[in-house]
Amino acid sequence: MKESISAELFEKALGLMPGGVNSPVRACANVGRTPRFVVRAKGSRRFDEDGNSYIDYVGSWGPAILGHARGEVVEAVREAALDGLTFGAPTRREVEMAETVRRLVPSMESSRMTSSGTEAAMSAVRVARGFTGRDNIVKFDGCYHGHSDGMLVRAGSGALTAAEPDSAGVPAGFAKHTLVAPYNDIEAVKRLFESDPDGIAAVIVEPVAANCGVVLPKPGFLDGLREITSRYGALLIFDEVITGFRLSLGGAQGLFGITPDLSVFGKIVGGGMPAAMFGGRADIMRMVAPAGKVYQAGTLSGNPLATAAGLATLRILEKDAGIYGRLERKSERLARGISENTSLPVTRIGSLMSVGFGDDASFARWYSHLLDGGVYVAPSRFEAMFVSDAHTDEDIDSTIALAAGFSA
Ligand code: KE4
Repeated sequence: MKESISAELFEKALGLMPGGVNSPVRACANVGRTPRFVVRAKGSRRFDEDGNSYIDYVGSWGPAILGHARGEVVEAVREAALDGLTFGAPTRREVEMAETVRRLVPSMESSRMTSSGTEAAMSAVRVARGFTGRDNIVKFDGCYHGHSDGMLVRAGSGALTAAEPDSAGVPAGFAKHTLVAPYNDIEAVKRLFESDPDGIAAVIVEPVAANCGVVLPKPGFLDGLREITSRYGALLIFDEVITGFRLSLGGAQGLFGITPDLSVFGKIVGGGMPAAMFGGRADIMRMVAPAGKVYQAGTLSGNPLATAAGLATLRILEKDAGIYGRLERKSERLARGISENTSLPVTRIGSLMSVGFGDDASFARWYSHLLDGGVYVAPSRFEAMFVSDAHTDEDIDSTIALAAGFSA
């Protein structure tokens, strides 16, 4: 595959942007390949500057559940754009968006839009602190909730001590209010609450972890978090930026039948445009300015083009009852095909999956094998694969055939 134009652009980009990219994982540092610069994407495929085309299982990290450039979504954005790009004033679409999300996810009694998942998660944590008057937050090793300071932490040296910064520029004073437990370890969470019964404002969790490969919640883990947080007067926050509207129309909480106090949505809720959302119990959200004392704001929050894309996407997902069945069937076939033909471990739930690798070097070989064969997966073993409604049976078959040629 030719990549000279991508290489030339990347060379230029390196002199203009940190690592040549606007988000680190795109730099393909972990896999030692030149990032392929995309010119367009349509359906299940993306096309790069050198004329190569790929079956795409990244889907922009989750938003493209309908496939890229789905007609109705593009049309909705085009029409909205003709009426103006941004107003910084209330619009009908934002009311429709809040109504639609509450209909699909009943725990979202009251919501606020933001422009990114990071902002939404950061704001949900602030609301939890404001509502409870407590400072500490519990998160889980391997879960990612965006790059706000308090979330860029790793487990402290002692199991029950406060976290340490996991990025330069994060003061220890910010990290110390975040406690970190191993994912799926409900006993560790119990110990954290026993050692800090009145100090924990909330537990924030990806109901299915999808930033350390895909890791499914063990039976009783999420129920246990629900029970423990209620018992100690802390809030349960589901970060559904990836799982929201992906695992079911009601997200992971709809699939698992667990009601968090607050939730965070992103990706699909914006239909591919910059939009995310946090929300939940009305009594908690009444804390958010201007109704309450927890300040939160955003120039482009609820942007007309982003809400148009998000609404168009959610409407299609709500109207087309068969979509989740199609996603399940195709994804099951893909996961089974890869594991049967490579003996690699595949973890899957719905159209979210990951192929397990213990080290970067073996993953890099897998990545290159697929890339050079015309299949695009995330350039990191910690990221997930996403199947869309646009992936065809032929896409799945050729991906399995290509995977079968991989020797670990
Ligand atoms: P954004 O700020 O990137 O919109 O959302 C942050 C976020 C929050 N919560 C979860 C569970 C997430 O997965 C994310 C962002 N996901 C990553 C990929 N795993 C985005 C890709 C990137 O950082 O470039």
